[in-house]
Amino acid sequence: MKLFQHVQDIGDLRVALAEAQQVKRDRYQWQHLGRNKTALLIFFNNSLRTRLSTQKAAMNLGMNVIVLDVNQGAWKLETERGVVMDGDKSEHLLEAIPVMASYCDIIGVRSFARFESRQDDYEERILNQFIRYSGRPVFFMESATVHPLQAFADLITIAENRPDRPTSNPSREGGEKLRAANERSEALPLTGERGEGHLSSLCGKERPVKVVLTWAPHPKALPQAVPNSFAEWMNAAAATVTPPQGGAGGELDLALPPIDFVVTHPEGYELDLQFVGNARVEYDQMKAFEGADFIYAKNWSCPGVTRPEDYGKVLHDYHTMMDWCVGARQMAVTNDARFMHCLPVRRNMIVTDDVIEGPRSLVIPEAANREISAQVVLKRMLEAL
Ligand code: SN0
Repeated sequence: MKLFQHVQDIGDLRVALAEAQQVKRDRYQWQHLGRNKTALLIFFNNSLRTRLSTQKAAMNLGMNVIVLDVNQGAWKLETERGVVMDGDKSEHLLEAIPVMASYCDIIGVRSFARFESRQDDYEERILNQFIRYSGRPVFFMESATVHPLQAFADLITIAENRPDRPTSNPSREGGEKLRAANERSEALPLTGERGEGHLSSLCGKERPVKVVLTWAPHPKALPQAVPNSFAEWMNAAAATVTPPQGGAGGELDLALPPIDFVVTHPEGYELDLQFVGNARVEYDQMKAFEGADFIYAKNWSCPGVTRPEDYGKVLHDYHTMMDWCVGARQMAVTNDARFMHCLPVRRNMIVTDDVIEGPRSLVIPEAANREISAQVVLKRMLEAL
């Protein structure tokens, strides 16, 4: 793998999930791959999970890791050509990229949407310069429009916690163990005493798992990267045919469930068509939540689809939108749904204390799976060096 940006870059999702399962089984078995190889992680924006989980994944693979916070100690970088550099920016990205690339084998970049121009953001002006001028494999650690490491971790989390997997349902046998694992802030192992044995018998079950992506209020203008990638990955998962019962073999124990994907948000927050595709869009949040198995909450600012001039704006005073904050009222109409959010989350804006702390919340195992998604991606890149 030379590039990790879109869901297509990971190939068959069933194979990717099987690889995630292998990583979880023994994450230190590929240390030879990363020996004397260096990952450079470049952050133009803040990060907690991405920074730590990606470093951990690289270390699991035996790699050396260099982390650069561009805004803390590096020269301020100019990103546009043709600018007379008489301001506060001392170095140009076009020199900085090949220099940084000379010290590493694989590059990860975080660079959020700037909201100055929809075109610049959606053309991925910054990340594309890294792809073009570094000569190294590049993976996106949240760019202007996508956050694929998060979406891959989300898919793993959904596959692990699908409602027809007995160990994932607290009301059935084994559920107490899962509940305890969540409370101990652990991810559910994909194999081993809590998982193995139940899985292959479930491959043939066809009840679609209803996954709902819901907009929620926020005081600031946030990027669309997380909902864009989540929608892209859910659409791809929904389009993937699950292997028939017994046909998957041991490697594909972590089966991809059939997925019914619904997006709900107030009018004006329509996601870009390249990501939302043919997903069902429902403007009535309560209606969208009916019978849901997974609720995935996230705020995003206006994607500028229906009104380009509103790109990057918060369309309404958040005080008037608080009924979109996910709480007991909405969760009550779901199919005892699991709650997901990529974090960081602002409590009692996006989700109430009770829901995020409740037994159906998956936010901690979801974050733990970031190490797994990053390791699959880095492993694929090391194998292709
Ligand atoms: C980022 C976003 O894309 O929404 C990163 C999420 C992984 N989130 C924020 O910037 C939150 C900032 C805040 O003040 O709540």
